[in-house]
Amino acid sequence: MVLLRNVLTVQAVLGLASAAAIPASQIFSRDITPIVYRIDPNSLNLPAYEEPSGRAKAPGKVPCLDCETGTPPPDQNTPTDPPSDPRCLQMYIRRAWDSFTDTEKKAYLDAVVCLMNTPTKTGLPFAQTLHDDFVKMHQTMANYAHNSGWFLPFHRAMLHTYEQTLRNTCAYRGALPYWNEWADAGSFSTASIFDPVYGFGGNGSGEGQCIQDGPFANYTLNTGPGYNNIPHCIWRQFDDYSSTASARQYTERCFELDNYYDFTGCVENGHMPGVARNDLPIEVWRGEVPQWPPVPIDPSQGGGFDIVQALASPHNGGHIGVGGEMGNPISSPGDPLFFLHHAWVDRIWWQWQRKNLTERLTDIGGFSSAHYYPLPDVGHVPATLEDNLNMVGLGPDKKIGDVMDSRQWPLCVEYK
Ligand SMILES: [Cu+2]
Repeated sequence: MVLLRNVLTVQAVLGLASAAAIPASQIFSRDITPIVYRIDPNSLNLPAYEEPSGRAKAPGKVPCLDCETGTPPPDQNTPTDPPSDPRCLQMYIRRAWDSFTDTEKKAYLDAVVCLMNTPTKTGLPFAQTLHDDFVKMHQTMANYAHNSGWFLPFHRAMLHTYEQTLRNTCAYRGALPYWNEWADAGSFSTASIFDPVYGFGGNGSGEGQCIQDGPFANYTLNTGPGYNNIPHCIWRQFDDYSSTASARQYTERCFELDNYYDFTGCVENGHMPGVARNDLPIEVWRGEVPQWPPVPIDPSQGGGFDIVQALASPHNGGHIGVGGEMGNPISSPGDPLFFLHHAWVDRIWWQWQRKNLTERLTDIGGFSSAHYYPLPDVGHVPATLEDNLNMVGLGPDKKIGDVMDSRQWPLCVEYK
């Protein structure tokens, strides 16, 4: 194993390793030191954000947004209401992927491909592309942004930064789409979002479970899986049974909860107040298992970890139902579907906030670092609206208080 790892490391440094050569399923991180826990994310010596000067030009080859006229299509997202914050010059109306026209789908996918082929902006170790940068952001912040009060605000800020990067760097003119997972719960494997032409490509197969078609096939990630930074493919391992965790009933029960602490626990991990809490095994969160689930789930055989029984939630359904890179809690943004999944989760938070804006625009709870159940919550600091969400130089940092109201600057987002 040590020898193998050295070989992999040398290959990774020299850029010799190909996605096919190192299937993610063979990569083990047990002897690679994971990120240090409970350090101050503001002291991580991350690059500072530089404001782009005007509308940035897309470096390199700009994807053809409208091949017939050569000009990008106009914004599809005409706001129906005036922005609630006058600093929002434009509102970004996030709509379901299934409501996109083929042209809109193509424009979005092209922008993601552009971002994947744009050199790293952060210069963080091992990152080679702007897409790698977003995986690094998630890797760096994973231990603050999950099982914590930061979960929803951090991902909301991350989505905004990604949306702005697609627009500023890759000439994308629309808003981030979301994946309406209620419609596909229990049948991810036949969902149209995995279309090979107007979608994200399908399931993985073969050694390494690499995706075989769609715009991201044959792409090499340089960051992940987990806390590793080893070139590998985007891989998926559909699990229709686990995808039933995305079913409407598991979201609806979260809507019934009336404070943020309870709500976020329900959305992230299916925790319900007064019920003994489960959590993913700590090894998963430490990045010590290369894939999740570690073995194929077959509840009829009593094997594996039954996510639906233990941790059914809108957040887990998307991650575990798609599996592979998406199933890895640390490096899941390596699959671009991550951003549509988290836009869905973010929409659920906003729907819940809208039920009682007076209280819920300031309701935060939980801690500012991960709290694994049933481990004791020793040494955790409560999350506050003043906490800084570090965007690792990809966009301006945000305070939690800055992202509580989606409609207001700097987010300027509405969901349809
Ligand atoms: Cu996350």
